[in-house]
Amino acid sequence: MNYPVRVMTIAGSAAGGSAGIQADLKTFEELDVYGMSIITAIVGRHPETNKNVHLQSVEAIEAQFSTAINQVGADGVKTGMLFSKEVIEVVARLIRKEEIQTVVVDPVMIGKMNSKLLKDDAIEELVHQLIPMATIITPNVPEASILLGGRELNTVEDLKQAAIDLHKLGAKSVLVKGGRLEGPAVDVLFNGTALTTFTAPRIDTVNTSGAGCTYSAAITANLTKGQAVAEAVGLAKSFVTTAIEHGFSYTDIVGPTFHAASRKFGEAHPIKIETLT
Ligand code: PXL
Repeated sequence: MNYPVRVMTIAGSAAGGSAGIQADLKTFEELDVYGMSIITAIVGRHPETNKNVHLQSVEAIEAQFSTAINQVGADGVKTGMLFSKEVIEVVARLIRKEEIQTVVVDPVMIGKMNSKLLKDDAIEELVHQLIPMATIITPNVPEASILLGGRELNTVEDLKQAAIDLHKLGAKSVLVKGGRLEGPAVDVLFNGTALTTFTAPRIDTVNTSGAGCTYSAAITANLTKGQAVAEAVGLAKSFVTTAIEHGFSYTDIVGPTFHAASRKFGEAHPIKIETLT
């Protein structure tokens, strides 16, 4: 038997199951990779204040990481919610030491419920310690804006310039996820030479909790399986668009995307991919 490639997520636990570690592991399973998790923080429901973020100790993070590495090993890693300078520092050190091939950094800062998932004083650490190691970083519009010192991003042209400028931080590729702009959902990839846009139709739903985590997790799975960056992003976008289309809610609170949607219903939305050099 050919065993699946091994992918680790280092992120926060989102108890509701839609985002964070839970979204990552569900996505890994759907995409046939072996998932492992290193929990940096436990986030309660509606974490509007930091009160509901239970940060794990550096020792707990190191212990989880060495368990996963020693029992399994890792071909790819994704980082999500890291919250503090201290956590970023330890995570960067652990990844560097293991020389993991594929490193996806999702610079998670603020959740959909406005929960703070990264302290203000940790941004510099993220930029200097983690982003330069990344195969790809996957900021959404607010995150890209913060990483660019508060620049306003309103159009796809703005996103293209943002991807080019963020590439200077040292990641091999940058994907700016434009889902929060109006109109079709356009994401922009820059790999240092070419700009590629990925366009999906806008889906009329509020149930998109965890969409960003799911998208970046799918990119991580695809890259670790050996796909080229543009292919990995295109297939991941198709996966997440289908998950968003079939998103739902059990309550009157913004609900999850449906991670199993591609498997159950097939992928309904071809992604338009255009490369400009
Ligand atoms: O979707 C961003 C996100 C990431 N990680 C954790 C979260 C959230 C959003 O709530 O709770 C742990």
